[in-house]
Amino acid sequence: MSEDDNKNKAPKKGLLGRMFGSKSSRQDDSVSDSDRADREKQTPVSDDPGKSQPVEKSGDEQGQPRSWFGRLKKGLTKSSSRLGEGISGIFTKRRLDEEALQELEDILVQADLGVETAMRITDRLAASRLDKNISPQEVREVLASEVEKVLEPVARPLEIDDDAKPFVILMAGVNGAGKTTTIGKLSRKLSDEGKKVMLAAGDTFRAAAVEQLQIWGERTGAPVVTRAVGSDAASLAFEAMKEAKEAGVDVLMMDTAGRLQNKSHLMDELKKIVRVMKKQDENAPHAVLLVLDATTGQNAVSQAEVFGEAVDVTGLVMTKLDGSARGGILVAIADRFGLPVHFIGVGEGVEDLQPFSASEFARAIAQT
Ligand SMILES: Nc1nc2c(ncn2[C@@H]2O[C@H](COP(=O)(O)OP(=O)(O)OP(=O)(O)O)[C@@H](O)[C@H]2O)c(=O)[nH]1
Ligand SMILES: [Mg+2]
Repeated sequence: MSEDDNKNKAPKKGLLGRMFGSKSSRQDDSVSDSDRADREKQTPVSDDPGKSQPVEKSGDEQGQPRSWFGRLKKGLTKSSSRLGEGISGIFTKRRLDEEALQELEDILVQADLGVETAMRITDRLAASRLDKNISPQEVREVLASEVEKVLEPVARPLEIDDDAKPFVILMAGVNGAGKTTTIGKLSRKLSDEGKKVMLAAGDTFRAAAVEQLQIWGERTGAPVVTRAVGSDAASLAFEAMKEAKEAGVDVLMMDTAGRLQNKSHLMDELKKIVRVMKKQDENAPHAVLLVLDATTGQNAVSQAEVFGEAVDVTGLVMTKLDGSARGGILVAIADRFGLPVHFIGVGEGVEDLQPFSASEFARAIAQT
C-alpha cells in the first residue's frame, strides 16, 4: 500500500477541526519541505471533495464567520493578534524612540512580513513621528497602509484571453498546497462566467489524485481528461490540449503532481509538460499558477523561488488563509518576486476562492 493510500484513509476532520485544529504543528519554519511532505501524508487530507467539503457555500452554521472576509480575518488572527499585541506592548504610553522602532521591526519580521517591508514601515514612522507619542492604533494604520502599498501592484485578476482556444492553465505547487482543490474552485468560477472548462488529470502518479479531480469535474460540470496511473503527464498534456481544441473548450486546467522542490526530476517533468504544450500552441501554457499554502510560512518563499526557476510562473494563489495562516508571508513574497496574486483560498468549499484584494488583506493583517 502506498503512502498516498494511507493519506486517503486518514480520518477526516470536520470544518472546525480543519480551520482551527492541529495545524500549529506546521508553524515551524525550520521544517524542510521534505519533512513537511511527510507530515502532509499523515495530515488528514481529503481526496474526496464531494464528501468532506463544507457544502457549496462560505461560512457555516457553527458560529464561524460567514463572510469570506470574516474568515480571512479569523484565519489571520494568529499573525495579526501577535502583531497587534506586540504593537500595543511597545506603543502604549510610550514615545517613538529608536528602541521602540527596533522592537517593532523585530515583531514585523517575526510576522513574516520580510525585512524590507518591516524597514519601510519603521522608516516611515521614524520620518514623521520620532520622539513623539504615538498610539498603537496609529501604528496599525501605518502598517496597513504600507502592507497595502506592497500588495496593491500584485493584486491582479487572472485574465483569460478569449483568443486562446483553449486558454491553458497549468497548476503547480508542492504536495498538499491545494492545487487540485483550487482547480475545482476555479472550474466553478469560470463555468459560472459562461466559459467552457475542461480539466486534465496530470497527477498521473496516484489513482486517488485522478479520482479527486474527477469528482471536482462532476461537481462543476467540466469533463476531465485522464490517463492510466503511471502514464506520462506530458503526453497527457499534449492529448488534453488536442481534445480541448476539438471540443471548442475555452479554458483547459491541468493538475500536476505535488512537487517537492528538492526533487529535480519532478521539476524536470514540469518543464517537459510546458515544452510539450508548446508543440500544440507556442503560447501555452497561458498561465502557470503556483499554489502556496499560507500555513507553511517561510517555506513558501523558497517554493516561489524554486518553481520560478523551473517554469515561468505567471501568478500565485495562496490557499488556507482561513486556517492558522501565516499571511505575512504573502507580503514578503509580493515584495520579493512581484508576481501577480490572483486568488486566495479561504476554505475547502467550492465557493471558497476569492479574488485577491490588497486593501482587505492589509486590513485583516493589521486589524484596522
Ligand atoms: N482550509 C482550507 N483547506 C484547503 C484550502 N485549499 C485546499 N485545502 C485543503 O488542503 C488539502 C490539500 O489540497 P489538495 O487540493 O488535495 O492539494 P494538492 O496540492 O492537489 O496536493 P497533492 O495532490 O498531494 O500534490 C485538502 O484537504 C483541501 O481540502 C483552503 O483554502 N482552505
Ligand atoms: Mg492534487
